[in-house]
Amino acid sequence: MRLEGTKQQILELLRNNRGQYVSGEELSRRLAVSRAAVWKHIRALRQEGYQIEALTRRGYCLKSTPDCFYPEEVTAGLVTSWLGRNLYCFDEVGSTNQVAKELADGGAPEGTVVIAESQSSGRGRRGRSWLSTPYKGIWFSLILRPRVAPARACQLTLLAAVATAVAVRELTGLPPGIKWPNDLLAGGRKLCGILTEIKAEIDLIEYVVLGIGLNVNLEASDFGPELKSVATSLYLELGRKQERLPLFQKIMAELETWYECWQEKGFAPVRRAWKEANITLGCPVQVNSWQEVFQGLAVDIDAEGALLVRGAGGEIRRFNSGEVTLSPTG
Ligand code: BT5
Repeated sequence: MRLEGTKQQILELLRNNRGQYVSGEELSRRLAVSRAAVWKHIRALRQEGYQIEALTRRGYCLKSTPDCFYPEEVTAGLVTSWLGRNLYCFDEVGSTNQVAKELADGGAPEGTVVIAESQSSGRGRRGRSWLSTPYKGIWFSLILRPRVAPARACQLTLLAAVATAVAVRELTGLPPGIKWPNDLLAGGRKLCGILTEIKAEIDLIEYVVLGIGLNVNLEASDFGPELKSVATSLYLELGRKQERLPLFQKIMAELETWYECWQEKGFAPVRRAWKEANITLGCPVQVNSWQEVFQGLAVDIDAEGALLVRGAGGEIRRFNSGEVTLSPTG
């Protein structure tokens, strides 16, 4: 959804004079349109959620902006240098990962971001579905083109988990726990999921699409019977609604910082941060991987990001991917 032309310019003028009144006459003179046209655009902006006060003889004043993923709103508070500078905002898509993959296939540059207010067929791993309630979460995907071997792509899932956990903690005070490889939990329930998809040659990644879904303002009734006991949101954990825009902007900033750090210094700093925020290591776990179901104690992640699990006989098994179930009692 884009605010085009004159409407966009009116918004920019009001934003640049935040807290002050700009007269209808000035707006109409600067944009070379009639006073009636100015008023028409003001009405349209109000319908989109902008609170604009209109006072006779003083003009228009922007009082507040909507907590929606309009490109102008996202960009206005974005501090990244390349991530999200090529930005696609939608009201509804099937899946942001799907849209991002199509864009990547068409040559979209590294750092391209696709965000939607809702997804009609949001996806988890292995064909599972992802609930994406309209206007209540942050559902987005980004395109990366790291020049590394495909085996290293799984590190990006851990990196995304670290970046999102740091952003959530710093902005809300709630420290999510990371469950290897792709979940952020709060109070033992899933707050955020990450879906990493890659297109690669045998020895080189063409692109990675990182999809992140964070439950922000979902209420218990949004989850439905199967998810109620396993899923949560920031609202349910903190008892107050959160603004999504600043949170998204912060996640983007953290993702850019951690990705640059990973490229410069490798996986070691991400691994350290991951270990600090994780709730997997030290727990009895069951890992369902492609080949087997294995039970043991999660002891570490190695220098590549793989999970190391010690079995009952003391043997250490290494998992590059898989599903982990934490079982506190073993
Ligand atoms: C994931 O899969 O956790 C990856 C989720 C990635 C979602 C993002 S949203 C933006 C982007 N576009 C997409 O289409 N996807 C990505 P997995 O580990 O397979 O977990 C899926 C399971 O989580 C489901 O089978 C449900 O049990 C549960 N689930 C579904 N929706 C949920 C939600 N909103 N919150 C918590 N749990 C959920």
